[in-house]
Amino acid sequence: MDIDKFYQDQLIKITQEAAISVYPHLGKNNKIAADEAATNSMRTNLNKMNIKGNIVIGEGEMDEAPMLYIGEKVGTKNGPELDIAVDPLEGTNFAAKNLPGAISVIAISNKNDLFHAPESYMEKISYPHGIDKSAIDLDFTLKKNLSNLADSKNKKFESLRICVLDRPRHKKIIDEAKSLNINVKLISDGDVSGALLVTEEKHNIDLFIGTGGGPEGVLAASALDAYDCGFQGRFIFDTDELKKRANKMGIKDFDKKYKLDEIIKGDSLFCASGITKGDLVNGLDLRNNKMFVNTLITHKSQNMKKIVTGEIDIIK
Ligand code: VTB
Repeated sequence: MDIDKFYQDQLIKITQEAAISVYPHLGKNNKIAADEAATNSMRTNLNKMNIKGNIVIGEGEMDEAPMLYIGEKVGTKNGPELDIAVDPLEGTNFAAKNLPGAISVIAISNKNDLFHAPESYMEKISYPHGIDKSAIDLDFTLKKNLSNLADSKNKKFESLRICVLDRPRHKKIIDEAKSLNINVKLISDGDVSGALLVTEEKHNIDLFIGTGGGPEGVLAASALDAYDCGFQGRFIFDTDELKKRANKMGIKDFDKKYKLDEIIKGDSLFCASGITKGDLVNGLDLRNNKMFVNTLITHKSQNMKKIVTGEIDIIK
């Protein structure tokens, strides 16, 4: 069953307002306060929706997050059962330092269509539309993935560009890219945006690869699905506690590589509003008591992928 178009406007409003709530915190060096503002705003607005919402990706586990924790029920309970994934403030460091790349993100699906997993790391790889899904794999070498990509896209191997989170754990990937003479875009945080740089030619990224947050992986997968791009993810359940939690959620094979259609099973809607200017969307822009907010919205069944600009009156 497709998700009603009606929810598009509601979701845009939710991420717009969460983004605006972060505005007073920009550059104040307090990422906790910034995150709290966004989470509060998102939760308040989700609770106004006529849905039976279940947070499947949230701010953490129930015992560690006071709001929008995994398993929290949101909405008025009058309406359809939906799964909800949120990252009210993706890029808390960016917001705290007023640096580019902070966004507010949400994705929804019908019940049981978004992957349920405990908060853990995930190895992930995303790549553009039109590439044979068996050509790219987390277990291939970077060289093999890139030569398959070059063949599929009819591009020169040396002209390919990859995006990687700048972390010591990615030394091997970065070194291999260097030895292959491949250009790397290193990002300091924000791998929802990073993974989505493969969606459009204008970003000039052919492959996103590396280990980041699992929740961010599931969120990005929703938009990647609407763009018909490729994605593979493997959760890292490397402690007994994580294994126990994963098991409780029905995960039996801890090393499984998930395909996009196993992470996002049916229709989904994704929204990301810009807080500070980034690669995907512009940042908040306050002019004459009006806040202009840029939002990327995708809706798989509607084949929708567009950026809208909201104009919201700010009462002084
Ligand atoms: C990523 C990124 C986030 O954390 O998931 C990353 O999307 C995970 O890696 O924006 P580290 O724990 O090494 O930071 C962020 O950078 C911050 O939540």
